[in-house]
Amino acid sequence: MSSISGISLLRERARKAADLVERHDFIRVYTHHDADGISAGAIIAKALLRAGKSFQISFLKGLNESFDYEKGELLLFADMGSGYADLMSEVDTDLVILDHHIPNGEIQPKRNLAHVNPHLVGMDGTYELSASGVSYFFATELGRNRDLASMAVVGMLGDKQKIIGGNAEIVREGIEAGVIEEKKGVALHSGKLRDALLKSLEPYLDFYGREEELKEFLRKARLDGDRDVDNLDDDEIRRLADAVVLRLLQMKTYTGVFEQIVGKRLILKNMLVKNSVMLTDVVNSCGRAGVMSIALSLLLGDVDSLNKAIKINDDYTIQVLEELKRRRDEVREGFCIRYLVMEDGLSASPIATTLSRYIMADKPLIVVNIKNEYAKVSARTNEDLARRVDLAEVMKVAAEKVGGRGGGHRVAAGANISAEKVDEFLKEVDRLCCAMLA
Ligand SMILES: [Mn+2]
Repeated sequence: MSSISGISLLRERARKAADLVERHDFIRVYTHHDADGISAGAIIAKALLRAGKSFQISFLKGLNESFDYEKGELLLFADMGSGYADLMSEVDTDLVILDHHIPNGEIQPKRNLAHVNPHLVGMDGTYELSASGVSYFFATELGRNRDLASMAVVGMLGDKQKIIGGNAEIVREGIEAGVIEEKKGVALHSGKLRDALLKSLEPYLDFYGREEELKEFLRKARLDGDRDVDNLDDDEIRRLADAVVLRLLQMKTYTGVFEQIVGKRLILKNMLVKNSVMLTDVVNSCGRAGVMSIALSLLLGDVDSLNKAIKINDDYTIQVLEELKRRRDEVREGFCIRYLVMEDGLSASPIATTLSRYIMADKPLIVVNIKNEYAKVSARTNEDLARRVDLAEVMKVAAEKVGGRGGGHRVAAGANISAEKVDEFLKEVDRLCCAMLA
């Protein structure tokens, strides 16, 4: 199915969701605590405010956490719900789901249901539409909300998606509405070039703790580290892009990330942080630090939250850089995977994402974080390997085998298992990955 007809089918479902919202005065919203979920929450909040609706937004890590609602009100889930058909079928009130995770089975609704998900209309929810993108289409059905396209960009980037299909349509509408601008550049934060390169996690350039290499990098590329990233001229941008690509090639980074790092950059003209890469990281860090409301306020234009959010991002970035430096040597080799088992680590997912994309791109990477009797697992690979390996399936099957629960996307999935089952789980994951790669 072409993405054009996919988008119009998605709009029809979004229309149904908007119709349901119009029939209620109060909407209870649950969204995910990551960048995509938070920006979905911001889009929904703005759209509901403009529609004159009362609402309450809460953040969940997932649907294994409990949620509540009162009969008669409208319950809305963003960035979650599709993968829990059983749980959604039990909901005894009107229900809207704005999600992009792979649906697992048919929801048998007790009341009215609007289920908006790219996978249900032949679109790809892994690369071409995120939950904030779905929320954007919902918002544009509810009212004149095209200016919210810039918020949807945060979700696309946060979920490492591509500007294709539904996402490309949103960016196009955002440019048309005057809230997004495309510029040439390298995906780095605003500020001094030296700092931006040193602390960058996406792209991860491995300069942290290697300041001499960074000096040499700048010297060879004939770049001044004191220059502001946002003010580089075309010539400087070209030299920077060449040098970054060379560095990544030497690091054996998965080459598929290059197009996301070098080339087009999106400027979000109606956001407090206009650099889309930086805004995404800031929102993501707030989510990781558990202060989702600061990120939500930032997206909604609250100036007071700006400095707080930047500080949280700075602290978080240093923590991740330190953790990467420390954990890198603890990664072990399986047959077809690499794995890292941490006890009380910072968080499995940023470590897994960075290592699997930039340093250890040739095998799926499984990072396990053990806290008390529970183990949280993050599995990551790149799109190339994901053509053969489906980590969502691997996590689901291996987790269920040891009495846990798992799922997600082909390239990025996760599981929750008990700590004592970690060895057995990893063996099964390795076996499944070998079978898929064979
Ligand atoms: Mn998402």
